Amino acid sequence: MNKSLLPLFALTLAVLTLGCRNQPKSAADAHIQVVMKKYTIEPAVIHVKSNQVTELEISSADVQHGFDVPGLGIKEPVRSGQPAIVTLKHPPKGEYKIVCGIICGPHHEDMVAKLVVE
Ligand SMILES: [Cu+2]
Repeated sequence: MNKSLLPLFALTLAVLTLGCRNQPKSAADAHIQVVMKKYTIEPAVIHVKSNQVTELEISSADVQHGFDVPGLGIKEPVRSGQPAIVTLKHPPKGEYKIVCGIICGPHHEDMVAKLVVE
């Protein structure tokens, strides 16, 4: 790197690092971490509120999976090492089945969970 650019680079890095530290990740009311792995979805029951915006941060602990909630038209690929964000904006009350949308192995069909909107 050109030496004259170093201070600028350091400053930019400092601003980026410090600037992000205290900011909320998003405007969501709630944030829930979901982990998909062969052959479970954790938590197995996800509770959200209909009058809130909930951000689901979904990660895979192994291979690629798919976070599908057919009842809400959600179909989100979840790659390993690359969490997917699904935002539920005031979803209608009810219980919805969550399934893995990408065939990930012999027990792929066992990857189910439930979304409860209260
Ligand atoms: Cu899967």
